[in-house]
Amino acid sequence: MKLVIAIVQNNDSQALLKAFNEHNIPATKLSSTGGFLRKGNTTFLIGIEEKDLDKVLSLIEQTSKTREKEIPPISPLGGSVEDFLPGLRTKVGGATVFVLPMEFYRF
Ligand code: 2BA
Repeated sequence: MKLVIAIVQNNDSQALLKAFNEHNIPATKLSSTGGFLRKGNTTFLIGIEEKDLDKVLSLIEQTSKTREKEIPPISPLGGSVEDFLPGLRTKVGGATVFVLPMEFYRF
C-alpha cells in the first residue's frame, strides 16, 4: 500500500475533497501551515492500494496544479484596474506531494 501526503492551497481543498469522494478515494483532510510563508494550507492523507496511485495523482493534478489566473478588476479609483494594468495575471494553486510505502492497520 501507499500513503500519499498532498499539501495544497486552501482554495483548492474543497474541489479536491469532492473529487476524492466521487472516486471513492479515502482521505483525511488536515489544516496545516507552511513553514516558510506561515500561511494556512491543507494537507491530505490518502491511504491507497498501489493500483490507485495514478488516479490519485491525476485528481490532485487536475484540481490543484499551478495555473495562471486573471486578477479581478477592482480599483479604489472607481475604474477598471485593467485600464492601467491590462492583462494582469497571477499564479494560483500548486501541490506538493509525497508518496510513501505504507503498512495499513485498522483496530
Ligand atoms: P511550494 O514549494 O509550492 O510549497 C508549498 C507548501 O508545501 C509549503 O509552504 C510547505 O507547507 C509545503 N512543502 C513544500 N515542500 C515541502 C517539503 N520538502 N517538505 C515539507 N513540506 C513542504 P511554505 O513552506 O509556506 O512555502 C511556500 C512557498 O514558498 C513554496 O511553495 C516555495 O515557492 C517558497 N519557499 C519555501 N521555502 C523557501 C525557501 N527556503 N526559500 C525560498 N522560497 C521558499
